[in-house]
Amino acid sequence: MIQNLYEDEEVERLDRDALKALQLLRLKKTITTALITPFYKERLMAVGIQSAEDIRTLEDIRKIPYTTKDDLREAYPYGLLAVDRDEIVRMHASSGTTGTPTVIYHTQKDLDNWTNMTVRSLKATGCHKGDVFQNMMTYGLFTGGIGLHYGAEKLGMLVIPASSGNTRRQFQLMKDFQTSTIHATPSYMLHLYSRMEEMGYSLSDFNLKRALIGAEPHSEEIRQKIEELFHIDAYNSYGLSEMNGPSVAFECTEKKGMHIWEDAYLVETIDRNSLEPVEDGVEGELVLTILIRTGTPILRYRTKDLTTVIPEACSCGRTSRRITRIKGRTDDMLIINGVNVFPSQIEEVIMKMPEIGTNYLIKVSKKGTLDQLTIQTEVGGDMFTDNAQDLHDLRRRIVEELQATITIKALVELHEPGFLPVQQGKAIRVIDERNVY
Ligand code: ADP
Ligand code: K
Ligand code: ZN
Repeated sequence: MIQNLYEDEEVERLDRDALKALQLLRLKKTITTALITPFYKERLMAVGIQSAEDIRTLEDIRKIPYTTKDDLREAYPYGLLAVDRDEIVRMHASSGTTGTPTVIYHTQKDLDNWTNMTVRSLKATGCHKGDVFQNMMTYGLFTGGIGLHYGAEKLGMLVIPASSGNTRRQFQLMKDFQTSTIHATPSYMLHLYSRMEEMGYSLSDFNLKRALIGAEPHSEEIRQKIEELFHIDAYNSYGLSEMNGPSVAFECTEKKGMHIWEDAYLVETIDRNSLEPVEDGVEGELVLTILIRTGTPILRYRTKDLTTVIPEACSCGRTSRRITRIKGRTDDMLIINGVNVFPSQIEEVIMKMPEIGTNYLIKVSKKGTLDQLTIQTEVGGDMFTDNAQDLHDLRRRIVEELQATITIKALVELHEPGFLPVQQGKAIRVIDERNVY
């Protein structure tokens, strides 16, 4: 039997002109939907777009202002909702630059469309019915875990919704159910390997074929290292919750860049300074418009991710263009073990503690293969105490408060006033020692 490599061969191999015609059709629909939301109604009217009729070509999208994470926060909670509330069957949220998260709503049809994209993505990496899929991404408000779950089921894989962490149990599941496919962050893959022997396992206990790695930046070397350590294929997976989540762009078995599914996403890259569009082949910030969602339409979203659109066609036959692995961010967002964190969120927590002075330092480093977040603070002058119990309580409160806001367990250091260098001019508050890009 010849294995059908494509989920939807007709769409995946559409010639460029037909693909663009499909995009224009879906863009017009998306504009109609966007005009229902209070947020876009105002935005679009302001630039003279009153109906989908005002968009005649794909280039007309350039009349529309970019949408940013801050816009989504301002529209919280319902400013970007385009359907009746009882049409919404799921929501996801991700971190905003400060306390207010950004929230995305999905109708059942939206979820079905997303599932189809994930089936397509999984198939592109060679996944098929009969594979055992152990999903080690976090299930919850984040899209990392649940994002591939339904597609994997629809494809007919046996899905193990293991979620993240609990390395010992991960090994047990991998062995007992002969997992063939892992979905995890690249750093967690390396972490797994580093614990394998001491936990009493060896590669021969497992049946691993491939890993789908994403949610955080990593180099080609890291991919190859994962492949060599586990004797598997590792595929890069890119997504963001504002654009649904995983399966915005996925590598195919050629492993030469990630196909960005252009029937679902309108792709632009822009110069990070002038914000003008750049040509394919030139690095820029990725700007995306989602064409397959009605619950929360988002037009020209600035992902703040730096990448390059690869102009050449892929030898696999799929006509959707590819992007290179993410090269960096144009903002100060940190990605710590796959979780997005803004320094401003950390600052907000620290500044709420009256015992803590105004000077602080955020350090991100590697602890083994995983990321470690360390916050150095100074206990404020008058409040300075060397009572060990008080300090212990204070540290615990900060750790707990941080965990509640950014979901990460940080190491918090309390120091005497004057411990940290006095910041002059533009303060440097973040030291990232990881070198991940
Ligand atoms: P996810 O759960 O898919 O990571 P989030 O919305 O939490 O979704 O985070 C999205 C951000 O994570 C992206 O904007 C990007 O900065 C980063 N990211 C996701 N996948 C990758 C990847 N494969 N390579 C590099 N960065 C990635
Ligand atoms: K992420
Ligand atoms: Zn390809």
